[in-house]
Amino acid sequence: MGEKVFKVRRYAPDYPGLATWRADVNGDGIVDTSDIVIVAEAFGSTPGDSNWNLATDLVEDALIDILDLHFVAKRFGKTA
Ligand SMILES: [Ca+2]
Repeated sequence: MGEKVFKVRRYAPDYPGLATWRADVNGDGIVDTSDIVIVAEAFGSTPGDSNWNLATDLVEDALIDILDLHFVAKRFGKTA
């Protein structure tokens, strides 16, 4: 009898469309200055801080920093 082997990815693949969709933090369909501002407002925060915003933790390391800003900036002008 054959044995079925299933490979399960732990994380969704970071295909370009998904990354752009996530970089569009405010969900208005385009990555622009308004998304940068939202990340900037949460800059330096960790979960529990008053300015913490989960949607801006794009690198998913529980800290909003330059890596998250870079994530948005890198996709600036792209439409989701
Ligand atoms: Ca946007």
